[in-house]
Amino acid sequence: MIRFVTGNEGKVREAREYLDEPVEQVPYDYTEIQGELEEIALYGARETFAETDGDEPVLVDDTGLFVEALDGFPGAYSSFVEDTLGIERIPDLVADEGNRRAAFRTVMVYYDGETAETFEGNVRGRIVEPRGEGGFGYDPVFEHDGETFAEMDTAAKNAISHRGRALERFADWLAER
Ligand code: ITT
Repeated sequence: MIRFVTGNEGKVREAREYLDEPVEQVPYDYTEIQGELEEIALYGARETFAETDGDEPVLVDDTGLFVEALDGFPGAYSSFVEDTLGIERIPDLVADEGNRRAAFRTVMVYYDGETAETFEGNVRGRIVEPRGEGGFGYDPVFEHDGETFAEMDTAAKNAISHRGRALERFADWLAER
């Protein structure tokens, strides 16, 4: 059983689609410190392990959208920007720049109370006007190979996405243990 610490159902859906092991969602709202994705995820994993019942390991996923023309913004602030500006404003921000390149990056931390393992995944794409009904978050405005992530089903997104890559590395590590 993987205890996946997140309030985001979309992340859980993707982890369940990818992993053979059952995934339990732990909706613990850990403190999101300011910093890089690694630091945020590590702090969150440690805090959740200490503050929640059970001594099973926890998995935390911190993700950001990094827009090249905006010098990597919103990055680690992606959640705040989705809630305040909204994703529809992102294409407006890049329209004048003539550079639509962007990347998603996920850092997953698996923590068992003693050691922490980190798994990372990246994907490059471009910012476009929103298309598609699937996915979550910024998926409608992120295009990869001609399709937005919101136009892909979960398995297709996992096959190429930042989270899919991180899940692949995590699954390989679990299998080797
Ligand atoms: P937890 O912290 O509870 O896991 P969250 O949604 O706040 O949930 P993040 O801070 O990692 O998680 O996410 C940052 C933002 O990026 C947030 O607005 C998400 O909706 C969005 N996001 C994360 N993964 C995404 C993905 O695969 N596709 C599109 N948007 C994503």
